[in-house]
Amino acid sequence: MASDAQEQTLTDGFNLVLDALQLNGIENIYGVPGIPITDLGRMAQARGMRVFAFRHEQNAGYAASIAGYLTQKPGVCLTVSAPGFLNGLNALAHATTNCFPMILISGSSEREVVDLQQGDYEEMDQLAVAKSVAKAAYRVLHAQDIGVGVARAIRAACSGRPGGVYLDLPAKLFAQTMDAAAGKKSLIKVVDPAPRHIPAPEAISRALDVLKAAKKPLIILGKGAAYAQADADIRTFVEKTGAPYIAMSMAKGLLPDTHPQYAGAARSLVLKDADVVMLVGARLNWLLSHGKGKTWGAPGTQKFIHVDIDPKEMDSNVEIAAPVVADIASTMSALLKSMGEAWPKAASEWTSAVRAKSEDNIAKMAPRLQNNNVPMDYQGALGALRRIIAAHPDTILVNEGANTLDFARSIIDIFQPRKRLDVGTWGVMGIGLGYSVAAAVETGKPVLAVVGDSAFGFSGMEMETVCRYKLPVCVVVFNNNGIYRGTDTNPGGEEPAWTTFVKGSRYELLAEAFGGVAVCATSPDDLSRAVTEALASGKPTLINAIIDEKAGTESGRIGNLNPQSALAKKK
Ligand code: ADP
Ligand code: TZD
Ligand code: MG
Repeated sequence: MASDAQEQTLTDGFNLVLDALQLNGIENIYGVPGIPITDLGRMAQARGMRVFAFRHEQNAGYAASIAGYLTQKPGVCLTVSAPGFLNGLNALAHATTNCFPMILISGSSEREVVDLQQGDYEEMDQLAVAKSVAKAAYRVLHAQDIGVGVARAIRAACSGRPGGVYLDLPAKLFAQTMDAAAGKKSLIKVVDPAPRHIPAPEAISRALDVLKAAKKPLIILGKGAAYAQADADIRTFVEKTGAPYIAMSMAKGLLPDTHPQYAGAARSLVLKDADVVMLVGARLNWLLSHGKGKTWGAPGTQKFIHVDIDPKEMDSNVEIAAPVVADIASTMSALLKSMGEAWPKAASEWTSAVRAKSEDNIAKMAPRLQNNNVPMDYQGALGALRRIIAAHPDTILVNEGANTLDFARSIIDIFQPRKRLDVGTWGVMGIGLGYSVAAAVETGKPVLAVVGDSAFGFSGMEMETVCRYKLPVCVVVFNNNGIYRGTDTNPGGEEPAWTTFVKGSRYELLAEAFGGVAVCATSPDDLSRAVTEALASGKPTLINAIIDEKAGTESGRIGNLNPQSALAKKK
């Protein structure tokens, strides 16, 4: 009897971890089971939390990272120790690099054994390893500290510039017991996990002074702006300025890509000729040629306004004339308030020149997007997908590859915020299926993943995960028999060139293996029919889209980053 009464008043590490997550509104977990976390996942499911088991932790991690981006709540990835942890770590680094809130929770081995390096099961000093790529990293040793540990992880992931946080939970912690009432009291419901950073009034007026003086203003929206979920104010602000704007790839759709101010098709012109450039949640990194060099105007001819929550981002590559270190939502409302009713629109000589260039480029491209060539080229295949997204604008497009990425980014218009998810800051291959799973889970919207055949290989086995959870995900593999092109030959022998794959691979059979819909599409019309059907049925679908193996170019649009062999150059 006495022991019954005692059991009722005890709780343990397993329950406290789940209590702490749920108390903070975290109901979804992405991971791979094993010692010591198998029961944690079971108990989470028993409580009605949703636990998505993947075939590889990297994909679970990417899922968690994009869940964070889509919801502003940290996505949680759960892994076993050493190898499972390391598999998840790539995604944690990715989350930090891309400014997505995420928490990687890994079980770990016994501290005493790990620290003396006595060879425990999956021994590794995970905390030390995680620190170099995480925004923050914590270890919890005592059940009564779980509440604080989870709270710190959430706060670190979401506040300021979001990022990836590592939470190390040694196996022993899970079974530790404590008084249930005291356990409950030890939990923390994080109040205001991402506090607003209100811009200083002088920063706002300085920014508006610079903008007002511009003859050729340009606004650049980045994925930080999409993350901020200040969609209506961003749109009002852009429209009020009348300035041309471009959207970095994941910011596409903040305003519809068909917006008259959208200058995506006149990118080279606006980057070169603008006299004032306003960056909103976009870094001046390699994706913007660091704000200098031949992509941009002559040094000293362009002034920058930069809105970012991280003060260290200012002057990172070029001088920032008007830094606004604040959160984008607060900044947008402050800007709108200060602009008042009568804000002058950007000069029409500039806006009409940009518009003319855009329209010209769009018109030049249009006929190519209608082609029904067999084998398909990128324009024909993506033209078909472009029409489908235009007809189903709430579909989430996931996109990776080289040519498959670069062409899709420019060809497929996006109409709503956060509807395009891609390789991000690192240009990483392997996000495809992990992103697709989380996008479907977190939003309930249909997902269209457009992935190169190489890119697909990094996460393809998660097709089973898509089928198991019956998610409305349609994956289109752009199969050109290789990386960039399928035509390479090995100059030194019989073995295949290292950029090529088995010719005529039947990727669609992977869907068949798991009870999904499998289609081989050889023409844009085929592709169009298959994708339309997949979106209508919501059934897991894998389409093998046969692309002309000669159609792509080396490294897609970033061939200029390839180092050239010094010896070849000398010849
Ligand atoms: P892109 O790749 O689209 O150009 P980046 O990832 O380079 O975008 O830049 C995103 C930027 O947005 C980061 O510098 C980050 O600090 C910033 N950021 C993220 N969330 C917010 C926010 N809520 N308010 C202000 N800045 C933000
Ligand atoms: N490994 C990782 C993790 N990320 C990378 N970006 C690369 C390797 C290098 N890489 C690229 O930058 S694109 C690419 C690789 C391997 C694949 C391109 O081939 P694809 O697309 O089949 O996906 P296309 O349409 O054939 O160009
Ligand atoms: Mg390919």
